Amino acid sequence: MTERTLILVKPDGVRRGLSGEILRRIEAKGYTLVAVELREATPELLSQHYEEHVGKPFYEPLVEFMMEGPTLAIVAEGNAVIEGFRSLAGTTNPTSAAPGTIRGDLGRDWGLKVMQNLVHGSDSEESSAREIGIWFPNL
Ligand code: DAT
Ligand code: MG
Repeated sequence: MTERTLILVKPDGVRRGLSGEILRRIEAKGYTLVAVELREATPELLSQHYEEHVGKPFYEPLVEFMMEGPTLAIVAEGNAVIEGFRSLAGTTNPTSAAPGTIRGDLGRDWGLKVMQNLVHGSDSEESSAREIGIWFPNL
């Protein structure tokens, strides 16, 4: 079951110089990079990407945060990569994410309106197809 997933190094990760470390972990796990591109997110793109969160209390802070600077958009490929990258990333709250994970090793809650947790990873085959279509319509 070779599959693809959409990974984002969010603006906090790019700003903190962690893009290389995050790419290293993806490659070290054995996944293949299919696309890597530094992008500036727009409100339109983010409302599509975060469709399920529109209207939630953290949605506006989330959009503002995602427009603070460039995002590194990545498509990675491999057997069960969707589950595998979610496991590498760790749980949503970076303060309690397990050590050994990207969020657990490199992130924490900074006490802001939205959690800055360094990375996004698609959570299902349906999400990955939808999200890759949004960020990389030519793939
Ligand atoms: P994940 O990125 O682990 O899939 P999600 O899709 O539920 O998490 O939420 C998207 C992002 O929004 C998440 O990475 C951080 C932020 N977020 C989620 N829930 C939050 C909350 N209760 N308070 C603040 N920020 C939150
Ligand atoms: Mg999610």
